[in-house]
Amino acid sequence: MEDEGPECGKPDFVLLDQVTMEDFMENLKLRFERGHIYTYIGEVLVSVNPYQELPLYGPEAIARYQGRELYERPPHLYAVANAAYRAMKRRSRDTCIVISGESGAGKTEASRHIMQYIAAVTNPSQRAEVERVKDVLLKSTCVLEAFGNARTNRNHNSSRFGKYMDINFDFKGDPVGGHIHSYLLEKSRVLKQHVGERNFHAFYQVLRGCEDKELQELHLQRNPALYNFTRQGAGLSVLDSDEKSHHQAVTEAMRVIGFSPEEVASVHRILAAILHLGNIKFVELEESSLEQRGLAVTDEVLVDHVAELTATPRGMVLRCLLARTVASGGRELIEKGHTAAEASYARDACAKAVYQRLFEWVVDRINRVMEPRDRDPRRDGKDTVIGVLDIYGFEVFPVNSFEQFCINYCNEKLQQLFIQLILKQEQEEYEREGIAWRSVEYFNNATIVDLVERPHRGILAVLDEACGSAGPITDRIFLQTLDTHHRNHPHYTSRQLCPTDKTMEFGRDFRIKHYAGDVMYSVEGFIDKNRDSLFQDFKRLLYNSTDPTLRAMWPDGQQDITEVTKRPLTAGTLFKNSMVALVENLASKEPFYVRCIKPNEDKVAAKLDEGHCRHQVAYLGLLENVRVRRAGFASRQPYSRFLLRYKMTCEYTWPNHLLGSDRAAVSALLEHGAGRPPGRVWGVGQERAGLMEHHLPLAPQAWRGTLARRHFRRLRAVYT
Ligand code: AD9
Ligand code: MG
Repeated sequence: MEDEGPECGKPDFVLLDQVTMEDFMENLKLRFERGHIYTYIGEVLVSVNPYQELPLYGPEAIARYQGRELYERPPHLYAVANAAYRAMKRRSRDTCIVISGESGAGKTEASRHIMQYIAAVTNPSQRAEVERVKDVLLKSTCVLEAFGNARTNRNHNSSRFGKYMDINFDFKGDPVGGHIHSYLLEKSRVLKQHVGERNFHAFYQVLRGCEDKELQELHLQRNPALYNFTRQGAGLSVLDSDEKSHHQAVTEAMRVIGFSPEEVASVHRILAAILHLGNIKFVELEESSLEQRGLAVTDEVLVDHVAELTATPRGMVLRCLLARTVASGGRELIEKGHTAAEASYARDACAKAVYQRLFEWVVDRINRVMEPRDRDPRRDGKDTVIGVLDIYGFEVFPVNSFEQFCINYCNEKLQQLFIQLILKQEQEEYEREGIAWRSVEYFNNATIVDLVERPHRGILAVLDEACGSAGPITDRIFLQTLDTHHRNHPHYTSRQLCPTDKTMEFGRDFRIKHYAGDVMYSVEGFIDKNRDSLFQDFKRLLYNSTDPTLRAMWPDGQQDITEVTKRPLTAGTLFKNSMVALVENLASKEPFYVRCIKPNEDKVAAKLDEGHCRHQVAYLGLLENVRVRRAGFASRQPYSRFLLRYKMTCEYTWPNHLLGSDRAAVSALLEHGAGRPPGRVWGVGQERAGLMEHHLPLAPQAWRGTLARRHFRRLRAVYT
């Protein structure tokens, strides 16, 4: 990798002559065209998806970034990973890398490179346990993507779950464990995919990748078009050979992680059972009597397959499909037959739930293997952590449902965190520190977050209320309640509130003006998806499976129906709670940001659609980010640490000062220190000293001599 010359544009947007959208875009475009997809805004990394393999990664590139300061080398993910790693190691600070951007912008790829970097630079002494943890960390991505990613129209390998991964480090700075939190898998995809999209990769990988013998045992045929759950969408154009090699890679990864062959076989059987379940159809019989139910399954062989693959009694499977147990009155249990529609609904709910539990089990299984074994005694048994967040990006489809609503709400929360940490806190710090400051305007999306999560009136609360109501409640009534509550909200509208807007349908759609754009949601299915209920009969059935792997996924199946009276938390509330916890967790760490930009909608290389990028730059708040960054001090430190680092450059502070307070000493140092740059570069606040205003060291030749001298020389070069 070459160092960059001036023809490659500015490597940091704070160096732009003027902070306008035009200048920003010009620089972004110029760099993109020259293959420089990364650019800084201070410590924030802006990344544009190149949609092609660039020679930017690998061991040589990693070596160039290892142990360097952020600005010593051209902007890169490795530099950010390195900065997070060094902050963690030097100062024992928990850090996190938050990767954001819309669907297809390159978040998952970025997280992969970050993990690779961390794996490559750690464990020089080749400790076996650390090697094992690193292997699991790297391989887990492959397995999770097989089960949690799918082809969508926005991204061929779209994450359909959110992932936050903590990596635990010991005092030597080597990874000794990790933990993955997964967030709301889009499980409705198991049943239904939009035109051009696919189900989760795992299904196709089993169909295309398993050996003939295993496939026979699963009672499957190779062709995905034979199964309801994999035939829709028609997004089948992935090469068979790719599917096969992915299958091999996933199976190998599972082996390395520590899944036993029996567990892998169980996983395949569960996937096959879901596919068979999807093909089951029901007919209502004309004549029904006590012996003869009013409903039957059209193809009973499928029931045999499901029973065999889930290791459950055939009669029980059939019973669960055709009827449910209800507690009537006191504790008396009666069996209530389904109508065909109810049976189809129950079948689908079961298929979704089985897949979700499978996914969660996989995550859990990986977590068990990664649990740190040797805790750092210096931190009361608590390791230092780097967290990497790779979550589903903001997305808009022709029809958007509950899942998009949650995904986009999640992105609002993350944007809010960015605003809090990068824009708001920064400005507030200047005020607090008594440093002169001209405020930078930015759009604060708190009002949209509030629209969604506000107690009692927010969309999620209204939805919960609808789900909890005893009488028959429809999606339409839910929408009407929303209209009543939010009729004057600037970010909410519906056809009823805006009758002239023909794009929305009366009684079906509402629209939210998100920070990243307008999204119209269809309320159809909101209540059902939020309730997310599954008949206890299925849970019991699967808990009673003789397959230990499957059984372990259904601990709640042992409950008796009469015990299951308490209403569980809804999907929306669970998601909201997990988002609040996530944001709290991230806010407690030292954050590093990667802001990903999708260059075009066609997913092609070397094409930067200006309008599309402009929109992203605007909603990500990047210009505001540059303005705040430019106006402020690029780095700030408590006096004591500042002194520790620079006191050798001033006779009044070296080796120790007698000036009463550290603050006075810092003032003296700034006044009389060697290589003292002109006044305005420095600032002494109430609690901290700001140093190095926005003009940061970018030329590698400026980096010579001792650390302190390097800093001073660079500053002098800029200011004189
Ligand atoms: V989603 O919100 O999960 O739908 P992501 O994760 O932001 O989305 P992803 O990382 O999956 O997007 O990137 C989409 C595709 O862009 C990848 O499958 C690659 O084909 C391509 N991509 C992304 N980043 C790079 C890169 N640094 N180099 C080459 C890339 N190709
Ligand atoms: Mg992704």
